[in-house]
Formats: sequence, structure tokens, C-alpha cells
Amino acid sequence: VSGPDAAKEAAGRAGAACIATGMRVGLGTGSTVRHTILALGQRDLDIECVATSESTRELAESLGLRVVAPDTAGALDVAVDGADEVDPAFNLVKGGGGAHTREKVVARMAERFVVVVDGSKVVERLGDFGVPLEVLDFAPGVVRAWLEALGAESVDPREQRSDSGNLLLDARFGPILDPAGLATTLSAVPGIVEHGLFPGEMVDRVIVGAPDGSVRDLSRDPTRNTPNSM
Ligand code: A5P
Repeated sequence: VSGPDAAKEAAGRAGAACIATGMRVGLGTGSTVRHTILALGQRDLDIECVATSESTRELAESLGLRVVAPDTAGALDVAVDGADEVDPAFNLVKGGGGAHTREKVVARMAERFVVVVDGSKVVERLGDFGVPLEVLDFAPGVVRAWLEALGAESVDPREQRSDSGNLLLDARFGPILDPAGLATTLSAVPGIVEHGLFPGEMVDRVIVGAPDGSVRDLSRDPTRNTPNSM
């Protein structure tokens, strides 16, 4: 295998190498962390897992991994997950698969948060992907109007709902100059259950896979993409 899937597989398998027996592990959602879960299924580890989606839970259980509810685990040693965009300060856009709310809870529960991506996800500035939003199905038109008033150039509903039964929307704000500021703004909008912006401080490690199967570890550049540097 070579090409995009080889890059995802390389990153995903390297993410699995961060996990040792005895750990409580958060399992992300998507085609890259799928390789992490497959690799864990091949090892004989005594680990307890929390899944960020029903699809991840089903995959993990089919491989014989022990999956428990977040409240049962209480806290996690490490969470591994993919991302849709990663900037030089490790700020993330997530939610391409609509799982970002559960993913954010699980990442916050973890002492270490490891992100696994292929090189196409590494960007200078967040924004091209848009910002996935999980929205309560109560006043979506009102929320949409608020988003447009906050500068959204477009707000597109998805057909699919989240695992929690909420609406999923993609808002586009153009290049995101201040990810932390936009995250704070979106968190204050009533009706938005969660947005897909993850602050760089949450992220401990970013593993980037290449099509030749090699991986590199990015190091965080704290001087980049902070509000004052723009
Ligand atoms: C799921 O909702 C997302 O946050 C995924 O983590 C993200 O979309 C990355 O998925 P892929 O690894 O499939 O690109």
C-alpha cells in the first residue's frame, strides 16, 4: 500500500505505539485513528477504552477491545484521534465525521492527547475546511442567523446527525486568524452544543504520516497563530 491510505496507516499505527498495557485509552473517530484501533486489536494489551463514536465502539469491540462508558473510566491516560486541520500551534479543526463533541470530551479526559494525521491535514492557517458545529434541533435557523452575524460566509447543514441525535452544520469563516477567539465566540452561542475548534494547548503530540510509510513528530511552535502574532 502506498499513497494517502499508507500515510494514514503510518500515522495511526505510530499512535498505537504510545499505548501500553494497563492504560485507560480514549479512541477517536475517523479513517486515520481506525488504523490505531486496528493495531491495538492485534496486540495483547490489558487496556480499558472509551470510544468517541458508535462506529469506533463497534470497531473496537469487534476486535476484542474492552470499551467502557466515559463515567466508568473517569479519567484517561491517553487519547488518540485524527483531525481535519492542524496549524503550527497545534490548534485543530475536527468534526469532519461529526463526532467532535464526544471527541472533545474524551480528549479533555485524557492526560495526554495524541493527534494522528497525514500530511494533507497540516496547514499554515485553519479555515479552509470550515468549522463543524453540533447544534440543538430547536432553533437552527436562529443559530444560523447568529453565525452569519458573527461573520460566517456560509452555513451548510449536513444530512447526517451526530450520535447524540443533534444537527450537524459546517460554518465557513474564511481564514481563521484567531482560533482561540473564534472558539470562545462560538462557545457563547446558545444552541451550539459544541464546535470543532480544539485549542493547541490540549494537544501533546502530532504524528504526521507520509505516503512512503514514514512518520514525523511535529513540535509545537508557540510563537505562531496566537492572536498577537497576526
Ligand atoms: C471526526 O468527527 C473527526 O473529528 C475526525 O477526527 C477527523 O475528521 C479526521 O478524520 P480522518 O482521519 O478520517 O481524516
